[in-house]
Amino acid sequence: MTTTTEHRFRTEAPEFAPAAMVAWVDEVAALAKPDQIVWVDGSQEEYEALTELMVERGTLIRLNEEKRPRSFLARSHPSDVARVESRTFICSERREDAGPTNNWVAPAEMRATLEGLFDGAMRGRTMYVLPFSMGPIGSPLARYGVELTDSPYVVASMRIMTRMGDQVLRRITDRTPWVKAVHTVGAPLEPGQEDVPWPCNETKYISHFPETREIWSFGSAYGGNALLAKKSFALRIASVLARDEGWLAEHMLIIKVTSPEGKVFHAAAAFPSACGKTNLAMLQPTIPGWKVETVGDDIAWLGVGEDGLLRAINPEAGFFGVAPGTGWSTNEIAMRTIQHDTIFTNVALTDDGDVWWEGATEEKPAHLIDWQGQNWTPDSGRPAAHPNSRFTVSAAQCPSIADDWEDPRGVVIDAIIFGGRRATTVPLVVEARDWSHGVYLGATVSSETTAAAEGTVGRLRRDPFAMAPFYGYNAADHWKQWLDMGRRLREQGGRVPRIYQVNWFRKGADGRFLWPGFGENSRVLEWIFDRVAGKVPAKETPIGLVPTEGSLNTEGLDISPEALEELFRLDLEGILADAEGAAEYFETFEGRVPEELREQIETLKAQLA
Ligand code: SAT
Ligand code: MN
Repeated sequence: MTTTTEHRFRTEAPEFAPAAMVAWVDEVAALAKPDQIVWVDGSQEEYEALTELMVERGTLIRLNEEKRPRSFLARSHPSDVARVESRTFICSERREDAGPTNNWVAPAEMRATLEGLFDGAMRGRTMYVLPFSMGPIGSPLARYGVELTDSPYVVASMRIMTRMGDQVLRRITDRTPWVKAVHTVGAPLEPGQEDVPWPCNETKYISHFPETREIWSFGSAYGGNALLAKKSFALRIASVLARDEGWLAEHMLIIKVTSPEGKVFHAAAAFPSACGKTNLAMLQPTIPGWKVETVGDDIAWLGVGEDGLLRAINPEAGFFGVAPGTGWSTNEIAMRTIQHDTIFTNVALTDDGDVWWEGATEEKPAHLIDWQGQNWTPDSGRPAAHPNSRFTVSAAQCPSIADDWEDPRGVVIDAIIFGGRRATTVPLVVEARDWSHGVYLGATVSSETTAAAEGTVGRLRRDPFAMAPFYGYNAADHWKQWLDMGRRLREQGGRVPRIYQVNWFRKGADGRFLWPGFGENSRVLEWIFDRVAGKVPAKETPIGLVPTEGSLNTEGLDISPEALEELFRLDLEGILADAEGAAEYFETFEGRVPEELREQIETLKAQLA
């Protein structure tokens, strides 16, 4: 196969590919029956040839080279626009090992279903072999995987999102563990049948086999359903590896924060999908002297370093960020990051060949082609970009990327932050009394749903550690793992990170947000790291420690004293209802929730009485 750039795709396994991997590739090929196999080398030429191929097929639209160099727009099938949690399965041997937050199917049954579906599923297509590393290559915290996929869009996206190709394959020997990830769009082509720009299948299965560390994904080409390195590997399978090996795989961003005195801190923060993680990861402080830099925007792998401290790496190499709401006034860093070498999916196309989405600019363009390829004007009465439209871009080209973001030892974590989207009850910021209380705060996060997953938007949903859709096992075991981690860190005698809960989304009686958010969230970070540094006092309340009067920096901030009071008001009824909700929620785990966490509810109730 040749293309206009004359790149030759490698259709034979390179001699350094381990025999077990070659055998597995042949086995999957015998089942899925692709026309050919390409062993991806990860080179720039290969990426260019792939994107060119997709432009020829209509999968990608090349954007205006002057306005958006080397960038593309993809429009998905309107039925394939987000993660499908109802079609995501954890196939552990025992149902109780998947737990109540997961859809469970017995592995033998799922294997039989998948074998039927995968039989001939890649006919008429190319199967790409994609070795990748999650984490800086060679880091003790990094882990390897291989994705087999018949989607060139997935290959191009994975080249941005992970470290991949020969640099990884050369490190995998027959003794190196790696995770098997098989993906098909599920749209075989008959001889002579013309392809569509976004092949996919109405039937979808995103299946995980935690015991054998395998992922099988059928029918979708979108985001987390198809880029299997991300949620499927780096969270679902990795959470199982982490449980077995004594570390943590978390749905957390990582930031480096420097105080006016030049003291450096790092925080890891968990928020449900589409709750502003990318914005916090790229925050530009509004308060003088503080600096925030980006280590990761979505996933953190945490472990105890040789120094006995909690350390974290970002296993990814790119951002798969939500476009709508990202604008020059809300996230200038993201806007600068995506000026070039970016793949956009389901945003609108401008008349001059650039991209636009709701919130990109204050003023709406007079005419666009919307995410479904239709003419659009401001009075069309529908969004021009899909609410879950995305940009895929390399982290290395982010202007706020921290100098230590690829440190193979990971960065030392000083604070852990849990957040959700709550219109009521949860204050702007609370510090946990101790590690166990912090784990309770993480385990009981609930949040109003967003467009990142299919389903109703704005419903209150339990989302412990923002991991509800991403657990590869029983969530209650994860909380135990966190309690154990706390004990281990204390035994090491070093600094143990403090734990916080934040809520940027509390609303007043008039339904408006009380807190301005975005860059102003730096004020909350200031309070958090002043606490870590032992510089400010806090006030004890039944739900934890909150800023004492005047200790949250509001200088130069346009906020009324009433709004500020409302942000921290203890809504005793709401708090009690939340505690009762938490108790009910814990019940669904059938005795698996650690006693230490159940006690937290009793303590809280006693204090409220
Ligand atoms: O589609 S993804 O799962 O990668 C994005 C998200 O939901 O955070
Ligand atoms: Mn996410």
